[in-house]
Amino acid sequence: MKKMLMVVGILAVAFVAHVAQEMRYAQAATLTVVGFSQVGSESDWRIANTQSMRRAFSEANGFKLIIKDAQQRQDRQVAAIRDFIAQKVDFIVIAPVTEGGWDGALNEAKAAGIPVIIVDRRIAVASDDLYSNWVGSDFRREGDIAVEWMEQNLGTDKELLIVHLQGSMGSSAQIGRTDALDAGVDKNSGWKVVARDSGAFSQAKGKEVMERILRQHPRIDVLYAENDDMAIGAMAAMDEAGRTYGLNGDTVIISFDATRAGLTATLKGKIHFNMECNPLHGPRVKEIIQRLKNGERPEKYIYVDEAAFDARTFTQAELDAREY
Ligand code: GZL
Repeated sequence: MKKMLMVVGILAVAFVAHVAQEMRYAQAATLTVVGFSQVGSESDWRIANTQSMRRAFSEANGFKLIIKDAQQRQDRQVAAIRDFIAQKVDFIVIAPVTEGGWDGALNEAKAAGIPVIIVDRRIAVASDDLYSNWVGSDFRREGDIAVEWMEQNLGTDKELLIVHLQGSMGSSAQIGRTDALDAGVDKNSGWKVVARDSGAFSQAKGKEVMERILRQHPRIDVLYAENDDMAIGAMAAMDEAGRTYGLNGDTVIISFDATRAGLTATLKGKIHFNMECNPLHGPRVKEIIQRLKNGERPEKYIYVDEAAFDARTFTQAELDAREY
């Protein structure tokens, strides 16, 4: 009798395990598979962007998300796209490291019938039909707002010696923010860019570049850093060199992204002006994919909302209220 009960128990457990497995298979079969080619993890902005995508494309929301980190190399992004095609994902999302070089991989995705959505930076391709939608920022507008703040608060009729830390060269974030500063320098004859170099949007490289510039330039009126990570690296270099910055220092710091670290420095009066670059693309991309699945055609270009922050008015309460 005992043996009989044991056999029945074992069979019952096996049956339950089998049903659970079948349910998992059935659920997996209904998940929408999204392949996401991410630039890398070079900055706090990028990490917030990845987290936003992970939250949006969770299994609870009906998705299986495959993320591939390209470590800022386009060849690795192209390989990731080809891998997604081989895996027959339902959608491909790309955060492109640079603007050029996407036609081949996107033509292959098109031939495979897989819709492609671009997030964050822009791409330059022979035909915009190679991607269905784009979600991101207007980088030139970000730079224009920063330059307008400089004109209003630093003056247009005086000499300004400007150091310019650029982001990853060829990225639309770098192109837009650089073009805005160039336009400001062309417009205001007293403004001079005395040093310009790329810190690749990273804190380490920003510090390294600023260390060299500090040795060559005893006077720096403005540091125009194209993201917070480079601004924070540059501040570390200025601290080590005994140079002052911020509300009560010799150098005014202009930065972009408005990450938590960047806004903390703004709250402390170290970064004077910070232009937000919103990384929270996950919910917007999820909505686009859900509408595409419903046969709708969402607006092709969707710009995220972005604000500007001035150290003289920014508050702890505002910082506490922010999502990232
Ligand atoms: C901007 C984004 C940039 C951020 C940097 O949308 O592409 O890349 O400004 C990030 O912090 O590395």
